[in-house]
Amino acid sequence: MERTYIMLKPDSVKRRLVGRIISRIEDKGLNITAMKMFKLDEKILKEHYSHIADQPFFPEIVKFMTSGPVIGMIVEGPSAVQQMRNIIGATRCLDADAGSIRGDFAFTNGENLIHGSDTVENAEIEIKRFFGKI
Ligand code: DAT
Ligand code: MG
Repeated sequence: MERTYIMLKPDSVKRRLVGRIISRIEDKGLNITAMKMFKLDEKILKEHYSHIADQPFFPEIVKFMTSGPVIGMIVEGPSAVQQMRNIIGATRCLDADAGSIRGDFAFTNGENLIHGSDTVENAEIEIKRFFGKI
């Protein structure tokens, strides 16, 4: 069964949207098979976001992503990676369709509530990064 790494960002927790976001994942028919709340540090963010670590907005991302706890999850189901990307919505808040999590709840490009792996290969790398062998 395909699995993906999902992470509810600090704004999801601060805005008390965790329950509603998790409901959307469950409503879709996907299974949450692991979940934990923890805090990120700059070192792991430089790994996780290595593709944007040289962008001018990266320090803001670090500040935001370390501003409070996140909730990491493993989500499983057929085509879990793409199914989750679809319900999350586009990265840019103005491009995220209404009905998607970001389209309905996010109003900036940085604070966009939720991370979902972009490929099956990256999903396995991210699951290992945040959950170890599981
Ligand atoms: P995604 O989270 O949709 O996979 P990404 O991997 O390209 O997007 O970027 C990771 C995060 O970095 C993204 O969720 C929010 C932030 N980000 C990306 N582009 C940004 C931008 N132009 N301005 C501010 N934050 C940005
Ligand atoms: Mg990404």
